[in-house]
Amino acid sequence: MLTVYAFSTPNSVKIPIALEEIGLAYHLHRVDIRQGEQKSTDFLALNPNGKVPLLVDGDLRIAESGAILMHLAERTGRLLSTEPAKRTKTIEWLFVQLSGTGPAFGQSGYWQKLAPNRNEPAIARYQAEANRLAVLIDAHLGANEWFAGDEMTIADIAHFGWFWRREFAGITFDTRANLARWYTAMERRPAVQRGIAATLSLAEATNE
Ligand SMILES: N[C@@H](CCC(=O)N[C@@H](CS)C(=O)NCC(=O)O)C(=O)O
Repeated sequence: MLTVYAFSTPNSVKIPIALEEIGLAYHLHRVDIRQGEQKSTDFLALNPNGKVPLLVDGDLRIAESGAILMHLAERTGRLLSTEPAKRTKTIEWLFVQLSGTGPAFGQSGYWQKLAPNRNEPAIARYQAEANRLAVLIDAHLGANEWFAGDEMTIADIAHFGWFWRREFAGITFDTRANLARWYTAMERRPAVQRGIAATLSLAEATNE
């Protein structure tokens, strides 16, 4: 049995979605980051980086949502093409999400909504970067059905997490029809709906 340590967050939701798409059974273990549980001694023993998500697969503990997505894809032969060009494009867009969209959206949301003091240069910097990436992605999805071409892959699942939480980052689909089209296609998938429902339940549930 796979165990996913997660909370109701944009990086966490990627993993239940991928597992539901693949059809692997898993147990979700709640780590309430509102209570600081990601920095508890027990959790740090599993992931010294103190962040969710974390996947435990037998003796293997894997942190970082991108590494987890790649592990699941390679373990099952799903959601990542073995055809070299498609595989490379998938990894390229996966890295855009991990190093670009994720940090920019997270910082944009933090400075707009959570920071104790209003810092206009920080807000402007991260909002501009989040918007720039949304424009880039909208154009990309105007020419491609999915991030890596004609198949839904782990690059789509990675991006879904933060577009699912786009309001926090101050991003809209108002003038971004291609992004809206892609998001709706993702959201309509039954496996994506099951992954979202499982993730949202973490905000209410308690561990048994
Ligand atoms: N690069 C990491 C980011 C993980 C991350 O920032 N997780 C957030 C929740 S989405 C978290 O654990 N925040 C609590 C903290 O940083 O203390 C990934 O993609 O998994």
